Formats: sequence, C-alpha cells, structure tokens
Amino acid sequence: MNRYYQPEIETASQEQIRAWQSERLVKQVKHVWDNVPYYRKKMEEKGVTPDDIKSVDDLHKLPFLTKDDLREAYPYGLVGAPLKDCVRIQSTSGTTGKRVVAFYTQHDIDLWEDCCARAIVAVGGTNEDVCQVSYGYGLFTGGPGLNGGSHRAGCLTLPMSSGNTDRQLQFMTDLGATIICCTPSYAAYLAESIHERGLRDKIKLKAGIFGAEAWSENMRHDIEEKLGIKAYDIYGLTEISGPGVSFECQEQTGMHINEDHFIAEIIDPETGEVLPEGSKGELVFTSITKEAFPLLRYRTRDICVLSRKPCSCGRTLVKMSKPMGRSDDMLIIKGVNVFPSQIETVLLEQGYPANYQIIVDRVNNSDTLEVQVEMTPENFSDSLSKITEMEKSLVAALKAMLGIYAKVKLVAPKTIARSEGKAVRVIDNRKI
Ligand code: DLL
Repeated sequence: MNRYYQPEIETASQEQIRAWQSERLVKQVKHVWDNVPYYRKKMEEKGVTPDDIKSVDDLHKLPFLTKDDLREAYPYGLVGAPLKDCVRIQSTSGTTGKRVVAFYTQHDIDLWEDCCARAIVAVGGTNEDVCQVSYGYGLFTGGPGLNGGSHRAGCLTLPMSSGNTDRQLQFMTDLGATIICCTPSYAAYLAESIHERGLRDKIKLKAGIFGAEAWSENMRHDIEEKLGIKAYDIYGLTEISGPGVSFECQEQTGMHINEDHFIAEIIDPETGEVLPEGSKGELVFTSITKEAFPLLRYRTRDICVLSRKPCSCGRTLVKMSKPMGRSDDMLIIKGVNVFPSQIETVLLEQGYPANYQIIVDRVNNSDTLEVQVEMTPENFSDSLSKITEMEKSLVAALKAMLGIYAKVKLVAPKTIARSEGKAVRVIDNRKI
C-alpha cells in the first residue's frame, strides 16, 4: 500500500514539478535580490540580475553560497524577512566556532513540517500510530522537525528528545510506540538495550526514521533484524530547514528530495561545474519557497548521486543516494557536526600547540571522540594529578565549544608524529 501525505505533489509529473520550480525560482531570486543585500552583492559581482533568471535552466548563472558566507553574514546577514515576521531559529555548529543560525517564519515552519510529515507517512505513519521522537529537541533541528511532522501526520507524538535510555524504553513499551525517529547510532544502541533487557516481545515498533549522520546498509539490516522493523533514512541540514529535505520510501533505495521546495544540483566540488544526472559530486540546494532564510545554490559539501529512475512507490520526486562522504573535513560525531578547526581553536586558546590528533571511533554503536595533544615544554608536567587537572579543564573547554564530550589525553612534547606533507589530524576508525 502506497500512502502519501500530499499525493498531488509527491506524484506530480516531472513537467509539473519543473514548472513549479521555474515559477518559484524566479520569484525567490527577486525576493532575495530585494531583501538580502549580502546575496545581491554576490549576484552583482557575478554580473547577474533577476532578469537573467527565467527558469530552472538559468540556475547555474547564480553564485554559490557556502558555510563561509554564513559565517561572514552571521547572524542576520542572510535573513530575507523582517525580523518581526520570524518566529524561530534553529542552529548547528559552524566552521570556527560561529554557529550556523537558520531563521523561520511561521510559513517556513509549516512547509518544513509538511516535508517531515511526508517522511512519516511514507513509512506508513497514520493517526493510528504512536511516534516516539528521540532526536534532540532545542537548537538541533531533528526533534522540532520530526515533532511537527508527526503532529501533521496525525500520530500520537512522544516528544522524548535524546538520551535517558531507561525512560525511552519505558515510554516505548508502556505507550506502545510504533514509529521511532532518532539517529541510527542511537537506534542501534536502543536495539541492544532492548535485547539485553529481554524487552523484544514488549515493543510494538514497526518502522524507524533514522538520519542526521552516515549509516551503512549493514547497520540498516542489523537494526531491522534486532528490532523487527523497517529502517528508513532521512536527510536534511539546518541551513536548508532541517530533516525532511529528502526521505526514504518503502523501496529503501535512496531518498526522495522534496523538489517542490528545494532544487538539487550535483557539482564538481573542485570546479563548481554542474554535472549531468547520475554523476557523483557535491549536492547543492536552492530553497525556492522559504521566506526567512532563502539560501540560493547552497553547497552542502555532501557527496552523492541523483537518480530519476521511476520508483515503485509512485513518487516522482528525484532520489538522492545516501551521502557517500563530504568534500570538507566536517565530522559527524553522535549526530553533532564537529570541525577539526573548532578543536584546534580551543587547544590554541588554552595555550597548547597545534600538535594534536583527533581519534574518532564507534564502540557499541556509539561514537567516541578522543583528542590527543602535546603539552608544551612550559606546561609539561609528569605529576599525574597536575596532568589530570589539565585534561579536565580541556575537556570542559571542548565541551563548551562542541557540545559533546571529548576524551582528552595529554602527551609529552614532540611525541605526536610530525608529517612531511599535510598533517594527519583526524583518524576516523569508524567503519561506516
Ligand atoms: O542533521 C538534520 C537532520 C536531523 C537530518 C534529523 C536528519 C534527521 P545538521 O546538524 O545541520 O542537520 O547536519 C547536516 O548532516 O550536511 C550531512 O552531512 C549529515 N546528514 C544529515 N542526514 C544524513 C543522512 C541535520 N541521512 C549534515 N545520512 C548534512 C548521512 C546525513 N548524513
């Protein structure tokens, strides 16, 4: 049984979708030109005006936006609506400490929640379902986005937020949750806890909506088997609204992009050239219906492939593969975006040298982060209690910057291997 939240959109002909895109793009470019001086300047520098954009075919004429632009324009420089019309911000980490702050009008939230509702209905969600939302609530988009989508789909919504596994399992069993939304690594952890506690017969889950970080097909099979559910992928990024930019259907072979709101392109990350359909490259999004944070040609840095092969679910929306990596150095650790430059900033601020190594691993389905850093000849100590104290204070400073725990290991000066070429700062031992 195929179910859609907005069938007239999700199964519209590709010609219709293109027509919507062209019409909305023209309007959006004008909106941005009139209301976002930062982007208008970028257009002027490229010698393009709204008159040059007549349809989707002209999209390539527009300049790109990157995380650097977000940093430069922080906090209000890319806002396209009067602040009195903005009702919400969401946020995530940026490159060197400045956070990405995205703005929403009520209209933007409505459309975002529709996108999340499409994802929930696509996995079978109805008003008979109990949907447990175990993504973080607050600045992170995961909780608020899926929460709104779950309401719209008519599910009884359990706004659990992340963490507190005992409470999660109690609500899951007592209230009979049938759908769970969380990161795949937390899903794997919950699955293990359910096994350990012998709760498998007490849970009623039938589907999970997992995203915000990379996960493999092996992990999918593992979660599906342990929980006896279907595990679906969901993708999104704060800059382009949050979860629900794309979502998986019953075919489980990639995620349908909500093309009535976001135009997707694949570019060569080196040259910026637009690549033909089916090529692997960097995903770029243009939001065509947003009022408050209308980013045009935003470079996601996620590497993937788009496909327009007909899908057995009947949706005509283009599909993106799972992201296959990134064209920058952003790490996603426990669902949190971490840039090595943020860690370096903290180390330098605390008086340590830039001789460090970041070691990421996945232990019992949970990500771990360790920072090894050399002491300087000046602060070097062989007193265990002094070292422990210094490590503690670095742990606190890193937690304040990143929002997550990083184990810190101080090592003697000159013990971290020097590199003759590019320093190897990050060792990622996760097999994803
Ligand atoms: O992670 C939004 C989200 C919340 C998506 C809940 C899905 C579920 P950010 O924190 O801004 O937003 O991180 C965005 O996370 O550019 C990708 O690199 C990565 N990412 C998101 N979804 C997936 C996924 C949210 N399904 C960044 N698979 C993106 C792999 C993902 N990577």
